[in-house]
Amino acid sequence: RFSDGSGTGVVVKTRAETKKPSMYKVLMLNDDYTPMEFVVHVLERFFRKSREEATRIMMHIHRRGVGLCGVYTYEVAETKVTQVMDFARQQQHPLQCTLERD
Ligand code: NFA
Repeated sequence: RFSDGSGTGVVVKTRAETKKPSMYKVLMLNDDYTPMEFVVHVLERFFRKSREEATRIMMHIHRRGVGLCGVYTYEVAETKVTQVMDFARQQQHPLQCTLERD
């Protein structure tokens, strides 16, 4: 629109048209076989958690059955789920990770 007041017909945007992306939770599920140390390693490596935070999250999952690893845009969340599932399968652990709309 002609919002610069010049009358020259120069089109000036008065605000950026932005939309916040939907966010997705990456959840990890407990199982009876995956070693605790492996879960801590996964949380450090793929979710950039400190050893202390990774241990807290792992123990939460162990006791409660499911826990939050992080909240990301869809593409990042989906990539993390795939990376974790591939890594766990390579090591022959049944660890499961899922994505849920926040
Ligand atoms: N429950 C697993 C065990 O006792 C540990 C675990 C924690 C697995 C969190 C998966 C997720 N070895």
